[in-house]
Amino acid sequence: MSGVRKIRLVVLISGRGSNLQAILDQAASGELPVEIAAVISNRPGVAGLERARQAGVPALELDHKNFPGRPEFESALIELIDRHRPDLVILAGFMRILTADFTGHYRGRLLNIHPSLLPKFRGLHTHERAIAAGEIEHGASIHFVTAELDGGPVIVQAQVPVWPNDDPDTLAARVLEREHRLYPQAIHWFAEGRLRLDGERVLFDGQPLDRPLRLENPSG
Ligand code: NHR
Ligand code: GAR
Repeated sequence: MSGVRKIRLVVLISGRGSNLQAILDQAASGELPVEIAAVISNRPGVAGLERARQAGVPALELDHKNFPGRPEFESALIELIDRHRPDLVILAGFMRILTADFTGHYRGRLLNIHPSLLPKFRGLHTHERAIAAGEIEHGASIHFVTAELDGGPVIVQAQVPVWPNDDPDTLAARVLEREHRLYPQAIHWFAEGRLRLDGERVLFDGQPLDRPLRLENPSG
């Protein structure tokens, strides 16, 4: 990773923070050229905040319940984020819908990880819905965040099989393992300057993607 300048990263979470942990670990080992400037949770006291503290990263709480509405919460959130001068902001299990003002402010430097093979299963409870739909393949996607919920252009996906005896928990665990490699890969590309949002398209090395990239399968 020599030769690539570190980018400043702000991570937004709402809970457990296992994706955050994967990123903290790769940043600490030098694999990922990022400086994690801050971790911010809209839910107080969650496990992800403790993970940040353990790694020596500022762990901040901004409880949305202390604000009268989304616009007020979001202006405070923007102010808090921008104090840390991020090059990139990522949602890692962040569970609040964001308004167009927020997504517009960070356009082209805001990523989300979503636990489905978008455009399938936008929104919540994706594992349950994939099983109910009889899918034989499921996975996770990294996308640029736009105003349209889980509708921004997809950068890269990881696939897993769905087995006949899966329940939402077994399937979620299989997807999560892949998520922990997927987010670092996308962040790495962004840090290297290989990813751009151009209108509604992703440019990878300057070329528009006509379909999402695929994370290599470790077993394949
Ligand atoms: N906001 C915009 N504008 N665009 C996206 O693509 C977004 C976003 C905000 C969050 C993450 C997303 C996911 O990956 C995300 C993508 C929360 C909800 C939700 O319904 C839906 C999708 C996502 C995150 N949240 C409820 C709400 O009223 C609260 C649910 C809860 O607190 O448990 O905000 O799936
Ligand atoms: C992850 O599976 C992520 O894809 C999903 O929540 C989990 C967070 O886990 N995100 C969403 O569902 C967004 N609505 P983590 O806190 O351990 O990283």
